[in-house]
Amino acid sequence: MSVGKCILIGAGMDCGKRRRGCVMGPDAYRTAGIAEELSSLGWQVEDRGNVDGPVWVEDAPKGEVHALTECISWTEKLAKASKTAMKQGFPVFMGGDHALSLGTVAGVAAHAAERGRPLFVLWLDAHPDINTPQTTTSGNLHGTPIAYLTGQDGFEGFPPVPAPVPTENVCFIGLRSVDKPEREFIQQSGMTAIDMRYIDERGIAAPLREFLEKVAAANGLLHVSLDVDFLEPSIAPAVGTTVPGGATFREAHLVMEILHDSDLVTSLDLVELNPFLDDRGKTASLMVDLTASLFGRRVFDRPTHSYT
Ligand code: B3U
Ligand code: MN
Ligand code: MN
Repeated sequence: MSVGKCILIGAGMDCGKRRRGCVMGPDAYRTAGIAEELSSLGWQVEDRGNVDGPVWVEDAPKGEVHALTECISWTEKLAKASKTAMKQGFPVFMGGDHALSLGTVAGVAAHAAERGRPLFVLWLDAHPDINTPQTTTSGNLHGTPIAYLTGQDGFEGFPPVPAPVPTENVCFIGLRSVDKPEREFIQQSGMTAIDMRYIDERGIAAPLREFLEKVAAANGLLHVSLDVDFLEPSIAPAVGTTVPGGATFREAHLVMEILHDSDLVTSLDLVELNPFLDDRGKTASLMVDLTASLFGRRVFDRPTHSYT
């Protein structure tokens, strides 16, 4: 990825689930020095401040969808902010919980469609987040963005996705907590779903490179959505839904370094950081370091792998 303009957008959405704290995410990234890190790599950084959406809502009763109206409002606002930012540079959406991707990726998809380019999505997460408001048993909409973005039914009240992402263009890496309806959907849709066992057996670089070949062959744009729970909880404790057995420090950096070298990534979400649960800022700092690897921080230059 060659240096250019990076646009930081705070999206402290905290209503995609019940446990509070992700509202503090954008300021934790700023405190951990995200702007300074990216500037030091040669990027021109503009911090656009925070998108202001509904902040807090009382818990919905167990089993019911939580904060539907508020999530719809965030989706509308973020889709607009995202589409605008895509025209102007490389947006980094500093979350906020994963429900923010309902809006950010919808905006990116609209932009890609206008440019006549296919959009691909890399979902780095313990969960595939492909429930719908009907299949969710938690009622938490942070478990639904991939269903919305790929055009599944059940999102009444949400803005229609202007350019749904084809299921074949989605790649999950890091899966280890998948609900039954999610598994069934993934299996019949032919999505690329790399679970932790696959990574244990084959490593993380090979499946990532296979996906990047597909993006390059289609001349696609690539959106990356990085959920803190992609990472092993011992190195990244600041997340409400820790799942043991996640990506190691080196696996996560390698993913970001390979993504950098591919030159294919055009937007990024940083999601689910809950600074209230952090251990002296270590998760926020790790997320910033991973972002720096994506933006070109490295030990040595290497001959670049060709993806065409
Ligand atoms: N699949 C479950 C759990 C979950 C999804 N995303 C997170 N947790 N972080 C759900 O609520 O849909
Ligand atoms: Mn997620
Ligand atoms: Mn997750």
